[in-house]
Amino acid sequence: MEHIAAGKWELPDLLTGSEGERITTREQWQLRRPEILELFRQHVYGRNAIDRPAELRFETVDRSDGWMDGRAVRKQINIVYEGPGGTGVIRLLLFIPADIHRPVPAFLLINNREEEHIDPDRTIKSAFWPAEYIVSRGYAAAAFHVADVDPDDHDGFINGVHGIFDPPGITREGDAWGTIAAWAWGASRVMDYLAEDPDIDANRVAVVGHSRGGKTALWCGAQDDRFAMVVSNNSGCGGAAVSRGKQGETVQAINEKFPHWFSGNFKSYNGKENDLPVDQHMLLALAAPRLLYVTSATEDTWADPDAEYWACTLASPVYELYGLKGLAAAGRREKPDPGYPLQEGRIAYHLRAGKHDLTEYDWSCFIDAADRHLQ
Ligand code: GTR
Repeated sequence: MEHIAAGKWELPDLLTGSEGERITTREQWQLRRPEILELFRQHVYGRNAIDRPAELRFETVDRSDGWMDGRAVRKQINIVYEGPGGTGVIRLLLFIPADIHRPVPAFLLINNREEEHIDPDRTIKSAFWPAEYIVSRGYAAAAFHVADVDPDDHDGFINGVHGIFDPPGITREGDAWGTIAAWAWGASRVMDYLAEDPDIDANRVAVVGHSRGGKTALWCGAQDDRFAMVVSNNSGCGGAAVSRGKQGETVQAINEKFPHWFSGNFKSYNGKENDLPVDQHMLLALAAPRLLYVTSATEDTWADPDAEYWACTLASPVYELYGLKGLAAAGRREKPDPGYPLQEGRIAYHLRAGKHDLTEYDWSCFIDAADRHLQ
């Protein structure tokens, strides 16, 4: 494998193909891209048991006006899926701006925190999902909770979509889908719905996740190019941060604490990041040429802001093959200061002062970038 030296890192070179050939054109990249996607399936997140199920239906539970002082329409949709092991339901919550021309662009949050962060009645308001603010900026605010797809615990892959779609009684392969892949699958089923909702401009939908949800957003965006924008907030290990040379959480630490998140095969890289056939800058590059937004927080050393920033720099050459700017300051060694988001290119990045969290400041930056690039 060809390596590229970047900052303190030695990482697999994105622009060297499987036969050692140089990738210098968009056409060559489009052949290389599915190979990289396949490597992530095989070695990192695992392979989905199913794509869009034949039995998938959308049930409108509620559609009501007058929310947010009359500025929003609320919809609650049950996305119901069936497989050999039973039925599952993703409860989608959607607030759509009432007072502007529709269809509107949308931000879909993969909520990995407490359910209250996405309160349908707006009694509880949260900076983690500031729906009023998102709507005030002219975007629909959509969210679902990960537990509707797969509970976030190591249940032996019995519950959630694994129980519904994995054949019972058969030993799981090393590349079977883990829980992050399951959540990403859920976000794609929400996209199946959004694509049919006439109030939503399906060509301008962003998938957003924080931390484990950010890892999920990246894997979702890599596989599902219907998302025009992919947002990784503080996603760290197994997300936007390169694994080789990473500080804070390592492949071994994450696999030991969260054995259900990744594929079985990923465990064989515990303490052996250098043996991985991919690294996470290659995952970021799978978003190209779409808009990608990566964030770090100054105190989030567990995620490693440097490893997240460098991954953006290293993914940028793929955007350049499309004639687009990737990270605006690609090549600059130092991260931008907090409060100075880099948003000129199709890879946007900011460092926020503070802890591991998703805040209204982060949302305001995502929306600024969407205003700039998705119109
Ligand atoms: C941590 C985990 C991180 C991150 C975080 C979160 O415990 O080590 O990888 O996913 O949880 O999701 O908030």
